[in-house]
Amino acid sequence: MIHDFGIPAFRNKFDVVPGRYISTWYKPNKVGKYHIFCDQYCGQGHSQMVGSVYVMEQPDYDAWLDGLRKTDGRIGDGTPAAQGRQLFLKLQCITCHNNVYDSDKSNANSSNRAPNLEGLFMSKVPLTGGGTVVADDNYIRESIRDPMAKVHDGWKPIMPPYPQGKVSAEELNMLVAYIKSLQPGDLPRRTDQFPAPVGAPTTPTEGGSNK
Ligand code: HEC
Ligand SMILES: [Cu+2]
Repeated sequence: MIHDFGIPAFRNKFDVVPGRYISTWYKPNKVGKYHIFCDQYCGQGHSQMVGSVYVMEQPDYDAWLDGLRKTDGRIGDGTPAAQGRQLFLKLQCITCHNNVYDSDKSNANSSNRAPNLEGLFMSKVPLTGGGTVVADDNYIRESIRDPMAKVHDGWKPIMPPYPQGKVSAEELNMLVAYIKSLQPGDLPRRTDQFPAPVGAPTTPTEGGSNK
């Protein structure tokens, strides 16, 4: 099945092939809202494969971006990367991929289980058995779906695979967006709590108290 990413006003389209991740860029010269269409008749859902691209003046864009930021400077819940962060904690990726190892010396043996993923995107990764690979979208995806396919040299192949049943295609997109966003110091500590679901009570309930 082939789709096609097209923005008629920008006079351009790209084939969208499952399993291939590429980027495109534009230098727009006119503020406005433009249609995105699937430009390849692809089946039943074809007419729903639409979207919009907004071209804004820099100050408007900055204001929009600021609106997404929370008080701690992080981009808020709506973005794929922010949702990926929640998943990363929920799926316990953090038990192996963590930033700061327990300062508690009794736990020293459990440290350094997995590579730190900060700054991974587009870096060169040496592989067990020789050779290197550029950590692009395809590599990050494959590393999650099928960690044995390419093993980062020097690490034990202990990562479990995350097939469809555990991580849906959409969740995989979020995890990849999160990993791509990671800069040095961004990974939460292993002991960080994963965020409570939206709408959950902010104070603990009284269960368990005998008073
Ligand atoms: C049991 C420990 C463990 C868990 C849990 C785990 N990983 Fe890993 N992961 C590893 C190890 C070890 C490697 C390096 C060896 C390899 O390439 O398989 C790795 C490699 C990776 C890589 C490639 C990084 C590189 O430097 O090449 C990515 C991306 C990744 N993991 C993402 C995840 C995500 C996302 C999750 C949760 C859904 C997760 N991992 C859960 C241990 C783990
Ligand atoms: Cu389509």
